[in-house]
Parts: sequence; C-alpha cells; structure tokens
Amino acid sequence: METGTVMQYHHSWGAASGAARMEAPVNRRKITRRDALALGIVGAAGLFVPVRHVLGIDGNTTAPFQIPLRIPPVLQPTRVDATTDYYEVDIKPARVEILPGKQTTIWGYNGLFPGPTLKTRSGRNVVVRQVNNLAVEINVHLHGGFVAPEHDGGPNEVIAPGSYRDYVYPNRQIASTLWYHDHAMHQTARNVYMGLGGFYIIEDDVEKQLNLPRGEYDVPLMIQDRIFNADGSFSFPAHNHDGVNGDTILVNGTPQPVFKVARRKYRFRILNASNSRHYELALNIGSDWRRRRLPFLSARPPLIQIGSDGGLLQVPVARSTIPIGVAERVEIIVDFAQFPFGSQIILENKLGRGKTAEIMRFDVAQAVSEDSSLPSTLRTVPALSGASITRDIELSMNLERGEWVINGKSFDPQRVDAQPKLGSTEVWRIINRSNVAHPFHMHLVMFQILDRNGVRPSAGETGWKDTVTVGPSETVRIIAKFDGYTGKYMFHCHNLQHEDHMMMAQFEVVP
Ligand SMILES: [Cu+2]
Repeated sequence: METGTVMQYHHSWGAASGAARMEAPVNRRKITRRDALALGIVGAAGLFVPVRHVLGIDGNTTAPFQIPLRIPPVLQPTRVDATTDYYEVDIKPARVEILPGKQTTIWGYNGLFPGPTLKTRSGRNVVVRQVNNLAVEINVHLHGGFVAPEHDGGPNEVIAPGSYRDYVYPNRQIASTLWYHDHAMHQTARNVYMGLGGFYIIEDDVEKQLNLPRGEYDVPLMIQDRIFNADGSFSFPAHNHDGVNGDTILVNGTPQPVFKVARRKYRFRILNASNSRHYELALNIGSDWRRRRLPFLSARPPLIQIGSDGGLLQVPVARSTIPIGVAERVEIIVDFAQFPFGSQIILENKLGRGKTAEIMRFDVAQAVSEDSSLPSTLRTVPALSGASITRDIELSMNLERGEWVINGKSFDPQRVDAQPKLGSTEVWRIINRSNVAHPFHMHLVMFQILDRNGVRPSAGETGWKDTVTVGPSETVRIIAKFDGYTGKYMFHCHNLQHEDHMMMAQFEVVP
C-alpha cells in the first residue's frame, strides 16, 4: 500500500512543502465524528486521515499490464441533415467489469465508462440530447468548447432526473481534443468520479492534410485514478474537499492496461480526467535486462508532443517528460518503428509511487506498413497581443470558512467577477497564494500562456490552452480574446473537489 498518496498532488508542481499538509484538515470542519467513523476516515488520535491509510483496503489486486486497453466507441448520430448531426445520450447507472471478475457500479453516458467519443468536423453543428436517467441532478459541460452561454452547462443549469436537455455545439473552432463531463453544483467531483466523462474530438481540413496517424492509429487515452473497495465498487471520499488521489490508474476505464501496437507511428490524445491527480508522463523501455539487451536504445525515448488543449502546436516538440494537470490534454506521436519487435514500452508517471508510477504499457507486436508522417510544421498558432486590461486572479484558501476561494471570494452564482468587452483581449495574472497546485480553467476562450513567474513557458505550453496548472506560490500570466458570444461563463479550479468547494467564479462578456 502506498502512503501519503492522497496528499501527493500537493507536491506535484515543485515546492514540496510540509506546510501543504497542514492546510488539509481545515476543510473538513463540517464532518461530525460520527460521519467520519462511518466513512472510516478518523484515525485513533481523532485526526482526519485518508480512508485508505486506516483500513488498508485496496480492492484492486490486478497485476499491471494484463488487461488489453479498451477504446471508447465512437457515438453514431441518430439523425443527420445538411448542417447538423443529432445525437442522443442516455445517462444512466450501469454495472461494468473494470477489475477482472468484479462488478463496479458506474454512472455513464449510455452506461459506458468512459462515455462514447463524439467525433465531429469544424463548422458542423452538433446537437446532443442528454437524457438524465440517474436519480440525481446532473448537467453536461463541453470542456474547451466555444459555445453559447445557455449551452455551456453552468453549475446551476441542471437536468432533473427523468428529463433531458439539448446542448447545441457549433464547433466553430479548430481541430482539437475536447471532452465533455458533468459540471453540477457541488457534485461535480462525485459525478465525474462515478464515470461522467467522455472525449469530444473536432477534426478539420488543415489537420487532415498533415497526414498524421489516423483511424486505429489515432488513439484517445483518458487517464484517471480511482480507489476501489474490496467488492469492486468505487470508494469516493465525499467529505474531502482537498481532492482524491486514487491508488489505481485507469486508462479508458482499464486498470494499467497493455496495448499491442504495430511498428509504426501512433497519435495519442492524452486527457487527464482525474479529479485531483497531476501526472508527469515519460516513456521507459521496460526492464533492466531489456535495456541491457538493447544498449543502443535510450532507456527513456523522448515524447514528441504535437498538441495541447486547443489543437496542434506550431511545431512538434521533443520532451523527456510532459506534465499534465487535471483536465489538460496533450497529444503525442510515438513512432514504435524505433523499437524492435517484442519491446515493452511503459508510459510512466514520474509523480507517482508504487502502482501510480506506471500508467500503461505498449507491446510492440505486429508488422504493418507506415502510411502516416510527422511534418516539421504543424499549423500556425498566431500569438495573441494587444491586451486592454490586466486582471489579477488570486487562488487561495479561506481558513475561516474552510473553502477554496478566488480573489478571497467563494462562488456565488449571483456575482460576476470580471466583465471583459466583446472582442477585447485581456491578460489575466493567475496568482497562486496556496501551497498546492491549482489547474485553472476558463470556459469559452482558448488562451495562451505568456509566462510562469516571469519566465516564458516551455515550447510544449506555447499552444492553445483552456486549463493551466499554476504551481504552489506560482504566478502564471495568460492572454485571451473574448469573442463570439456575450454572456456569463465560469472560470475555476479544475481540481473537482476545489471547484465544488468553492473555487469558482464567473466572467461576463459584455457588448
Ligand atoms: Cu484548486
């Protein structure tokens, strides 16, 4: 069993600090001792400690790299006309086999975990009827979507049990890997943990002309962590407002899967759909004996990053590791032709320990001819400039209320915190005044990162972004253009427990 896992994300972005751990208990002031006993999170000394550390339960006894990677099915439209594809999704509970021989109750789009992938083309309208067949209120937000405010899935615009809502997505944005997930007030963390997340992929002609790997060689990888009870059910620490770090890593709902690959290029669209856990991705060529047998190979081949949250980077970037915070996406190309048959390449998490240090394994298995390429230039990413205003956004914890706050304030749906003018460009300084990392997310816009603590971001962070990890005591400046729609949109921390308790605010684009 790992120890200290639940607090691990505190240390994910540099500045490891004992002080970070001190922040945790204040969040739990509302739990009674009886609640805590029921949840098994109160230790002998009466201190609140994570459930796993008391009971030592880990319902997942699966050895790594035994279960083949599952790929979420692509959802088919129910109706298509000249401009629009219509979909219908049934949101419902289901019993699925995640751990071998055990059943897990999930909440899933069409009863699937993860949800089915929606694939569309830039400029084509998509209407998704989301039918709520759960017993609780939920809603759906298209993360990274450029959509009208009434279709953005604000936290109080929920779908009651037994009813539905039609979400309209115009897809007037470039090819990118987005995702859809629940965003219901105070319950997002639980709802996403139960399974409410899926890929939403936009394609366009610019990208198509590049001849990147496609079809079965274009693979979405949704990385999540979960805690399993002995009976296979999810364990969700509902009263922990700091976050949850599970000890089982899932990719597309499969625990530490193995993926048989051909000796050719693959495109991987990697999404961190975890509630709270940050990762740092790296490739590693298997075991020591293999490294000895293949001394001509680097044990740690670089990752070739081609994309970020909002689409392709200008040029491919070779990185030895890639950090990926909650809700962020990175797209990479891995050319397995560089490895001999039989190679076993592990996708590692450099921030993990024990089971959480290894995400999945690629087994180089089949011969196949290469039909894709990796061009040296991907697409133009014009640099935003000409900001009319700089706003300061401070992320901290209100110790009195035990709530995560933005500019000292807890979320209030009646309050608007910023009113950018339609068509204007603004610089936002995101200032982290706490000792934990916060994945800061803005709805509506794709922004660019100007600098971190005054230093230009690494090349992999120079593309379009909708979420940026702001490390402990770090200040990140971002620039965004507010265009297309007037109305209210959310900005918030995407650690889902922070978001639920109450690190969320609104901006309103005004004429
Ligand atoms: Cu946060």
